[in-house]
Amino acid sequence: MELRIGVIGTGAIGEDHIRRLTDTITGARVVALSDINKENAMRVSKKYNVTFYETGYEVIWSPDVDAVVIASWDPTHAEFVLECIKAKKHVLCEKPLGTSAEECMEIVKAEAAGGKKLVQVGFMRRYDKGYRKLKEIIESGEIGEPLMIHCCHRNRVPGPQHTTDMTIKNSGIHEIDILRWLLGEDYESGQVLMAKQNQNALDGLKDPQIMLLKTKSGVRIDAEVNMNSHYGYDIQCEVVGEKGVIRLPDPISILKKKSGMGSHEILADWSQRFVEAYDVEFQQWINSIKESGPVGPNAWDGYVAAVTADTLIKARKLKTIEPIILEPQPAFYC
Ligand code: NAD
Ligand code: ISE
Repeated sequence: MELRIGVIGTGAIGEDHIRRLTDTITGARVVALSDINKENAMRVSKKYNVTFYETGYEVIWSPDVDAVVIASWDPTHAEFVLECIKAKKHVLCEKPLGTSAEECMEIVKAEAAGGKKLVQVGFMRRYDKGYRKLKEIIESGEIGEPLMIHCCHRNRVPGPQHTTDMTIKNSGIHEIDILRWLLGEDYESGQVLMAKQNQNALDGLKDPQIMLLKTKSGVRIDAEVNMNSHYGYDIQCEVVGEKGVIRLPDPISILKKKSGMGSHEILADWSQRFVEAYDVEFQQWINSIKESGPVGPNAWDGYVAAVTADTLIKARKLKTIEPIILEPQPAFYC
């Protein structure tokens, strides 16, 4: 049976997900889309022969739609996810699940009350081959206990709406989720340091920032989140263990030697860097909801990431180290 998918938000990643669901993923077909930018949505609707709906709510409640992908702006996510839960439809919501811990907790409570797992969050790095290999090695015990993690998340340039808080809750949230998943443990506290200001950053954007996290077992993490690298999209992660060090590989790229110089390409953005991860994420999501239900990052993971991001933003504003405090985890997610 082919799952009929509705997509809310047909901007950069929304259109890419429609392409992916149409050309790459098997067992699903996009039948509905919506975007407040009607002109662009109509273009995408024609390109992929998908019905346009005036609102995301109409997509969610359409009897022609079995499951929903949310790829609209961050502040719209929570309301659409809650509506999917009301409509009892599976939903893959791009990260972040919500723009605050409170919004995410509302989702957690609504999903648990409904008694069925419906929500998956688009933390696609969990499907990246490199991160999966790091996790496998950590879990094998080969490098002993992890002691520290050094990472960086460099964007070439930010979008025009990007704010200082979004560096943590829109970009750095990937590190927050992937490192918790890699280590299999929650955070104890967090702090944010500001580097020397990049004068090329858009007016008012404080950039770059360094997120410092300490896990419950004492692992120390430093993560540079840089929105203006200017040279390209660059994701690094090095885990220092008791007996060895492991590092996330760069994407495969040809070394060119020419005119007395050696060089290789650096990718421009997430759509190229994580293309395989998104494909695997979507194929597994489609397969899982046809079988026993979603198995990827869930609403609780979205909530934990939001609490951590909120706490880091508070710590940055107060220039303090803040404890990261979670509500008790409902048995539904254990
Ligand atoms: P974008 O601005 O290119 O696209 C977002 C689209 O949502 C726009 O076309 C906008 O008109 C539309 N929109 C806003 N409010 C809407 C509403 N109420 N109903 C319908 N459409 C609405 O942004 P983007 O880069 O495509 O990001 C979209 C989302 O995907 C964001 O939440 C972002 O955090 C997430 N994202 C995730 C990744 C990842 O690596 N997982 C990468 C990029 C973006
Ligand atoms: C974007 O929304 C993403 O999720 C990308 O993966 C991330 O690298 C980028 O910084 C975000 O703005």
